[in-house]
Amino acid sequence: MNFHILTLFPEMVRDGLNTSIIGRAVSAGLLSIEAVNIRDYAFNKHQSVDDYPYGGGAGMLMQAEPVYLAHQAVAEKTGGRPRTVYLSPQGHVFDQKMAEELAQEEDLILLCGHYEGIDERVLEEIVTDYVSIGDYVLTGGELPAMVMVDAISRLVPGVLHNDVSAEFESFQDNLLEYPQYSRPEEWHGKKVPPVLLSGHHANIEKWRREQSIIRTYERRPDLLERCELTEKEQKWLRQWIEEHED
Ligand code: 9WO
Repeated sequence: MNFHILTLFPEMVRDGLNTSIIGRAVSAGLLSIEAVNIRDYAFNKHQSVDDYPYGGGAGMLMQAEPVYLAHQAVAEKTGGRPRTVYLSPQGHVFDQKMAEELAQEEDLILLCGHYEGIDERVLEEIVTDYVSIGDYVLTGGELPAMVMVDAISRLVPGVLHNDVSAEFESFQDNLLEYPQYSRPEEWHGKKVPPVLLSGHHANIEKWRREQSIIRTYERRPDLLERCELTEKEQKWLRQWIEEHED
């Protein structure tokens, strides 16, 4: 999968994504991450990319033409009309389902705004998806773009090549992950739950599933409404709640 990030701060994006698992996947040829400097497409005397907003108001806007030319340069290389995401608080909120859908694309263009935003006219021409990573305002779209690249990349086959494949993790089933423990068996007087030391795999699986359900009920009840518990599990949870309510 090929990510193309249009930004005024290409170094920020490159530096943030060349580490650890993502960096290794790029070296292995499973991913490519290209940071395109929008300023390279500012063909005016001072290579400026921003100007005052018509109608007045605070700050500066990114002008349409450099953004358009940077996008065209990428689209010419990829062919077709690649999905183009504008990172904005006005977008649909990014979640695991959206990550899975976008991971199916061969090319993905991520447009990062800065200052007070981008001239609306170029957004109308090139943007296919408006995406927010959450309800807060930042200084630019770069960090949200990096969040998306990370979440999508780990769903590309081969990127996580350990035995824990992405599909078995949290948010599958809309359940949170169960608690995990490593050595030592006792730490600060706290023991590892005995079932995990029993070697009884069926019991361990059952305990983990129950822990996931309890956690989701306690910490993210909003997710519980969207997850598919079996009749037996629903009954078990109702029982557990009854036994644990104060
Ligand atoms: C600032 C501003 C000031 C006066 C009038 C209107 C204004 N709009 C903005 C604004 O939205 N600035 C954005 C800053 C422009 C695009 C990049 N910026 C951004 C992206 N902030 N937060 C995000 C973002 C993206 C995705 N998910 C969460 C936050």
